[in-house]
Amino acid sequence: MGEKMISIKELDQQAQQIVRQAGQNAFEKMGEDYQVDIKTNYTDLVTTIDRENEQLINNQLRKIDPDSQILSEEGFGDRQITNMQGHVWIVDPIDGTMNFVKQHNNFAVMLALYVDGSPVLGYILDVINGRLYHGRRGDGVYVNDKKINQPANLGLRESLLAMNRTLTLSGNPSLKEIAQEAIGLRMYGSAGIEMIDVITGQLGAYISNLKPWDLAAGRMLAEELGLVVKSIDGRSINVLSSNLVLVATRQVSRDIRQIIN
Ligand code: 2AM
Ligand code: CA
Ligand code: CA
Ligand code: CA
Repeated sequence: MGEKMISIKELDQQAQQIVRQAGQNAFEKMGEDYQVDIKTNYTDLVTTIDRENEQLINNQLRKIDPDSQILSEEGFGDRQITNMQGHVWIVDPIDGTMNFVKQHNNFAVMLALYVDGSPVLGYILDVINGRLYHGRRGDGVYVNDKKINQPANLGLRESLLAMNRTLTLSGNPSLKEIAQEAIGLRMYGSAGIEMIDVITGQLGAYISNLKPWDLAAGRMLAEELGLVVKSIDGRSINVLSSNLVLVATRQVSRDIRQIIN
């Protein structure tokens, strides 16, 4: 007879604590000396605080959910994740590392739990504002203790749009037309912060090339609020691969589809 498995609700409580702890660590270390390394090129950084946070999060997850797999950005997770069976935790220890280093603002800690491939728990902590956006499937989305309402279903011409730098500079004619059609264009440098703003209705859409850890938590929260999370051409996304992702209101998603087709 095995031990009783910890419930999703209990995992939710513990995961909130873990995310807050990682946020506190980043907040405390932000003004201190830490090492900054280049990953793929000089615009793509990682710091010792990213690594510390990831180890802190992963170690705690292994304690509370020992049979799960962990997919995380900086290499302290499970090496090979080829299937989404069972519990898979997806970890972004600091999202917006460049902002963490340069701005001391606009960065997040992100965590999600997928069960058999479906998003079940999601967390985005806006560290500087002390706001934890969290949700459990079927239970809605909260900022700290306050429930978030479904954002208004505005169209592209009534909405601010956020897009990442690579796409904005790509010269792609469809993306240019989409950006021109929106009421304004924004670029924050943190997928987590940008997805928070779609979830709260401050942005009508976010378009970006996203890795699993950039997307997992925001997708859970956005879908729980009835928003569209799709590949830009309307196909469903595979959370294990890189995707050109659109997070948007249903109306903005329709407006964008019209421009693309
Ligand atoms: P990160 O800070 O966790 O790497 C803007 O750079 C946004 O895109 C951030 O959310 C960042 O997440 C993400 N991103 C994804 N791939 C990136 C890359 N190769 N270089 C920089 N940022 C990347
Ligand atoms: Ca990174
Ligand atoms: Ca990220
Ligand atoms: Ca990161």
